[in-house]
Amino acid sequence: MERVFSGIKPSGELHLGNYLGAIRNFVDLQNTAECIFSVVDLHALTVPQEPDDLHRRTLDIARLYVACGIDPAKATIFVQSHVSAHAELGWLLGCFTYFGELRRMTQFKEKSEGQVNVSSGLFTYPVLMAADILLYNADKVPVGEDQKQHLELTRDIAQRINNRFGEIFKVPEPYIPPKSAGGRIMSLDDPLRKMGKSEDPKGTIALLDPPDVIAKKIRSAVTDSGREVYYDEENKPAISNLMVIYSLCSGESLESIADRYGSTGYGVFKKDLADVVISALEPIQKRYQELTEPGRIEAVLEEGRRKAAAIADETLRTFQEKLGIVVPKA
Ligand code: AQP
Repeated sequence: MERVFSGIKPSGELHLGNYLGAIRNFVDLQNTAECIFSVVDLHALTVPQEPDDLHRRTLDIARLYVACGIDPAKATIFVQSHVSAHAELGWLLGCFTYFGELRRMTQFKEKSEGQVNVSSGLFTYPVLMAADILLYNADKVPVGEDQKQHLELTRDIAQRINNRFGEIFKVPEPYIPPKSAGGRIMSLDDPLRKMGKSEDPKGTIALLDPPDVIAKKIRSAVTDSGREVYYDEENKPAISNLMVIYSLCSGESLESIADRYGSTGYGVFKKDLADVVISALEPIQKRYQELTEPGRIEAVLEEGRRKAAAIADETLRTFQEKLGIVVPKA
């Protein structure tokens, strides 16, 4: 059975981009592969976080994994910092990663631009991400398009180490949906920027936004010139993005949406889109509420930690021995 690893960082509220670009695929994959999904809290610390927010969001992401349909009986769900091998392998891989490689990372350039104090953690975060994946010898990594470059780096690091020390790490394959299938959901107030946790909340639909907030955000979403609804990423980026959201939340094809709303104008389309998104999120929000019962998600995470650590510790030990590190007896 193939093994799948992916993670989401608790740096903000989970949004529709995270769901449509990543979590939805996690749910599908759990039926055909051995899946390991992490709340990658150490990644969130690459930019300043309020401790209370970080704590709450870490547990919330785990709850939302389950609420979105990840079944803890099928998939392993755990918090990254609960398995210390991530930080340890991160350090070791950093010794095999070149400064120039990290300097080329687009996400680093975007997130550090205009900042006075940029942490070295933000710079080396792709190395920790490589450690997350390589520890589990994952075959496949389902992510949104924005993570493509980081996955390529992971593959380069794994190949470099395997060339020197023999086959230690599995070289993972990315699993990235095309843009029209949710690989890159764009912001509602700027269709040229991706929807993101750290973007303006006006452009982002959080998975836990109440229905009236969702309706208001969709009503205020920017549109393109003209009034026809059809899919054209280049000339109609805003409407195309809204159509992708409609299609993925309802299961209806882009063609059928264009047929129905082609000439109704943007107002009718947006009103129906709000209903579709609210209906898609309603069961998730309901299940999330059930999972706020004290101790419930903590038990899932403890079981996940145990299963994840068993795999991760073994991979780390194998690599340490290959490197010549004196590994203490267990
Ligand atoms: N807009 C998006 N469309 C499709 N997929 C997306 N993902 C994120 N945004 C979109 C995918 O969600 C997974 C989790 O992302 P992450 O939290 O690890 O990192 P990120 O991509 O940097 O997340 P955000 O939400 O954009 O947060 P900020 O604004 O803090 O950077 C990944 O698979 C990602 O591809």
